[in-house]
Amino acid sequence: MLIPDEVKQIANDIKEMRIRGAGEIARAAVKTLRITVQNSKAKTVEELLEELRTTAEIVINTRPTAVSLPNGIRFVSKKVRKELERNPSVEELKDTVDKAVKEFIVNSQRAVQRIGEIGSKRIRNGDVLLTHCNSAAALSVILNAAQQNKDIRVFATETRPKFQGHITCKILRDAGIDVTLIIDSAVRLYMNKIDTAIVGADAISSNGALVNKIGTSTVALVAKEARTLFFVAAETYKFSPETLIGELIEIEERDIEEVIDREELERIGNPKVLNPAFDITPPHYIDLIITEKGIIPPQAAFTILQEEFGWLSGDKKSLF
Ligand code: RUB
Repeated sequence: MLIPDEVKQIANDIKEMRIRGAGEIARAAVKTLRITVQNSKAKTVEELLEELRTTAEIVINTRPTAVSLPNGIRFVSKKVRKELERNPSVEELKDTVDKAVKEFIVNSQRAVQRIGEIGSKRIRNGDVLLTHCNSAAALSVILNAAQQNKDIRVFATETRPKFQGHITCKILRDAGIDVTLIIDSAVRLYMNKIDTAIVGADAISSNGALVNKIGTSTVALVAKEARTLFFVAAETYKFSPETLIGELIEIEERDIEEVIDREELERIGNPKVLNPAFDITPPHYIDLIITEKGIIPPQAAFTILQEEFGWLSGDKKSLF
């Protein structure tokens, strides 16, 4: 099978973080399935499935932590498996993939909007908020609150080493919101001024632990100590079914050159450098999780997983 250039391009853009944020990653990943069927010369259903498997494997391996990625693929593969029960033709199966991809994209965009509507009810007039990294779901809550003419101020962390906080600042400033950019290590100093810290999610495990951008757990810890509320905004496709069957969520380690260039590294005597992209926040630091289905305590993650994925659903490797 010839992998379409567009699929390779999207996979590369996800890897290099030109496409980033767990929701965007998932939408881009499912699009590669549509591109695969559009370019396919498969003569049999089995050939088409083999091509879908190959594409799924390529995109799933781009970034290991964002569970939205395999969950997006899983959404499409579930529809495909259902269609296979009635012995479809190649063309019919291609059509199923196309429709499933559209459905996932529309649903996921609606979910982000719905999270904004639900979560903004928990933001009060005059609140000072803090957000870390750049999350469309978390920003949806903040932007919705601002649209309701609530007078809010936001502290945004830089989010070293990739500075996603700058994207957050731009989006919030474009919406006319009062934003203050701070370095990550200033979180403790300002936390007493903050009413609510709100972040997104790359993954949520069955015990309600959150996996999100490195530094999130420090924000949560500091928020707890300062008695500041800590909210997570997460679509239900960010919940990890693999964790139901005992798997751990892999924390992506990225190139150390994101942290320090080779020349400076040499100058300071070549210390070891680590660059984990995400960290884990235990459930007892989280006040609530805002999903498109409603607000839940982290302890309800298990129920969401059961509803969305059932019991034995966790094998990423047998998606098609
Ligand atoms: C992004 C990040 C975001 C989540 C949720 O990390 O940690 O908080 O992905 O984002 P990176 P969203 O920049 O490494 O992708 O709410 O947009 O899905």
